[in-house]
Amino acid sequence: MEFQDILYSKYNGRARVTINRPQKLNAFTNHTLQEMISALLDAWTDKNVGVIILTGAGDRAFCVGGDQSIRSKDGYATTELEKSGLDKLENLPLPNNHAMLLQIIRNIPKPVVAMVNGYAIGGGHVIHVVCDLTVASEKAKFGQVGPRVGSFDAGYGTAYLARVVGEKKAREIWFLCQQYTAEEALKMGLVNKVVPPDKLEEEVEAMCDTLLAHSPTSLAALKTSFNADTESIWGIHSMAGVALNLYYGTDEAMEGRNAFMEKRKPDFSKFRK
Ligand code: S0N
Repeated sequence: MEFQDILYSKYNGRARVTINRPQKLNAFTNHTLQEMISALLDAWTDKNVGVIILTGAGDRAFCVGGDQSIRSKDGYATTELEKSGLDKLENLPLPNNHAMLLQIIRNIPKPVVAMVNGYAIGGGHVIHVVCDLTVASEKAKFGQVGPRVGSFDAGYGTAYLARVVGEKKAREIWFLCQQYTAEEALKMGLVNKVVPPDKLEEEVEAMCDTLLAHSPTSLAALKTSFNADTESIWGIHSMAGVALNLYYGTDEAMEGRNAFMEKRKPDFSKFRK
């Protein structure tokens, strides 16, 4: 399989998907999301794969969400990348491709481990939230920025996040748009383990060894049973996707996006109701 925005490899029972846009802090486009989906579907159907690792290239970011440089009132543009047969799906609005990715991470009956090396922000943060396990480098940073950049990712980003860290903390994460250190993330139950940056690979590999030594059917049944309890959140997520696509077309949402790109504070005051 040939990819442009991700690196994909399989070794010793693992499949590894690396978002490879370090120049954009691994922000994603529709094309990136579709490549991630293709790789995960390959891992799902490969009997030799028992565990999946998701990570970001470079040492600055895991993923910082949608690529703001291609966002307009029409939503996120389809990139100029050479089409690779995925073009029809790439024409979906970005939140739909992002939602599809989250659904696959949740439904693939194998553990998915997020290896967070730097920023996990916005839609990139939500990706790690839905992974089964997260191992973070000591210098990783976590947070949501939607209300600052004119966006939101409700459903898995909100209701499921609240299951993970509790209602108050989840509301704080979204409403205040602060960044949290890896240690803070560990304390609130947002990640499973924090290690020095040079031990991150080693720790994730050891975790994969443990997972691969366990019964795959038992793991699959456990994963799907955890999911069953939060399945209704998909309904909220898909409804919020419709609202988000409408919101992107507003002046209010564009003020957030434009302020970020112009490196200034947004002024949302005239949109208060
Ligand atoms: C990541 C942050 C915190 C890094 O801050 P820092 O270290 O101060 O660096 P910067 O100078 O700000 O950034 C370095 C360069 O990287 C570019 N850049 C950063 N983020 C993006 C991005 N998302 N898209 C494109 N470029 C990005 C900067 O512009 C800068 O470039 P240069 O060097 O050329 O000036 C900080 O950058 C930050 O807060 N970024 C904003 C991230 C963001 O807005 N993400 C989207 C957030 N969306 C949501 O929270 C909700 C919506 C959602 O989750 C969703 C749902 C479905 C589908 C998509 C999304 C989605 O994510 O939009």
